[in-house]
Amino acid sequence: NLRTHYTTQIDPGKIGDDKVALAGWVHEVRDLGGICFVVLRDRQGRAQVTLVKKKIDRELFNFARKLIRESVISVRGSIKPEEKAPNGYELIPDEIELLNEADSPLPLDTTGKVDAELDTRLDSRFIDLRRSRTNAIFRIRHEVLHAVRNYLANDGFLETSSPKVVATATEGGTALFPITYFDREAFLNQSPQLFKQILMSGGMDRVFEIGPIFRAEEHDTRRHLNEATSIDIEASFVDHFDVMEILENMVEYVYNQVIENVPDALEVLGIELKVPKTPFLKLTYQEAIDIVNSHGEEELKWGDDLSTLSEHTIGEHVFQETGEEHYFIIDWPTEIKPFYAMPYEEKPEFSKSFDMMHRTMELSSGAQRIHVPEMLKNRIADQGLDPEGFDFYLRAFSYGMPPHSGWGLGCERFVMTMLGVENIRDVVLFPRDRRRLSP
Ligand code: ATP
Ligand code: AMO
Repeated sequence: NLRTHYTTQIDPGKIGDDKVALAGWVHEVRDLGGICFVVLRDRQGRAQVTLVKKKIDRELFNFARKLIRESVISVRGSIKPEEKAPNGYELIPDEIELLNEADSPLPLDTTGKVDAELDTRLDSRFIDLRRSRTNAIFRIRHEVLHAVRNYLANDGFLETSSPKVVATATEGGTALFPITYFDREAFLNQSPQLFKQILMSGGMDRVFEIGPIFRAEEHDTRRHLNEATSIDIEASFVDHFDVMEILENMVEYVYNQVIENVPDALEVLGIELKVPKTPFLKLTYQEAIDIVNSHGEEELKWGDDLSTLSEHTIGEHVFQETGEEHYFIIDWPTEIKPFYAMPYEEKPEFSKSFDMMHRTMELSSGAQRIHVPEMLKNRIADQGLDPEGFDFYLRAFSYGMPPHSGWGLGCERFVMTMLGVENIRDVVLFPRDRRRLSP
């Protein structure tokens, strides 16, 4: 056995003299002459391997002193309680096995003492992941996705997957990545939108998907990726208010799960997470543009989309008024929402749509959908799209499509706002942006 425990799984009070084996990377070697400390690091934390010259085999002592940082080792020995050491114990080795030696110098410092540019870190992501901050972010991201799956599955949603190679656009505005699919033109999908709606006609009733979306965004910003992870739901026989409630309750649950299950990762990042209070404030689009106009930095007219600046103005306003970072903007003009958003019957220039916002940016969009085929066909044509290209989608509406609603939540934006991370690339293992295609 190269490993019997993670470094954090050892209870010094319980283990006593039992032999254990830890495996990981040489984080640091401190050679003080008479005593040598080797700090071993694994995914979960660190352990101190202590070698006292007078008490230990001379050859083992000299071997440990010469270990090169970031080499991979397995250490077998016994546990001794030690308050000054990480996790309250030290490992007195019988045997240290060098599994693979690292070159030096390292492309990046792993101790967190020297900061590196994001680009340098992304170029050497394998080594950046060994830093405690980066490690903490991805353990939290795991917890977020795990909690999302739990929440939705417990609320009756079935997990589904939709194709990423498709023939049509769904989200209008943002551009597509064309690809060659044998001898035909195809695209990387921008959203599971059309497929999750078709599943409603199939009677799947409540579905969710966590998967990649591709957008040929021109802008190189701190909150746009060209490949992102979308958390999507669609549900039948419910309206936009029902799915907003699912969204806010899920957000609250996920925050609680992160606090409960990865407190050590939050501590590494120095974050005291505050759980958002539900229900979230609901501003209408009209109220939102009134706030912007009353602040005077920008003049918005009805029908304008919200700029980044106006999102900030509204987010700050809401935060000052309520102390909360999350809120909804509802009842958007039909003409600035995608064709599938359902207009209100009595005032069709408004749609049953919403965005879920964070103080700093949009996290999610959703709506009740149009389920009436004629109306949908007209809306597609109104937006300058060719209904024929949507035949595969429209057919699902002609043979018994229930009323339905749903939303898409950007996983990376959700995690970055939770952790107060400045750049979205920090929460993606291998981000894709305009300049970055590898690793
Ligand atoms: P020697 O005099 O035998 O050559 P030294 O002076 O090199 O030994 P120590 O005085 O034993 O080493 O310890 C050096 C440093 O390590 C001290 O600052 C001490 O607090 C710290 N230290 C000693 N033992 C431990 C331990 N088990 N865990 C963590 N730190 C320790
Ligand atoms: P929308 O286009 O608003 O809606 O996307 C939903 C959410 O996905 C995230 N997102 C992105 N994150 C990072 N980089 C990008 N380039 C990017 N593009 C989108 C955002 C955004 O709020 N079909 C609808 C959803 C629905 O109505 O169900 C849709 O795709 O967090």
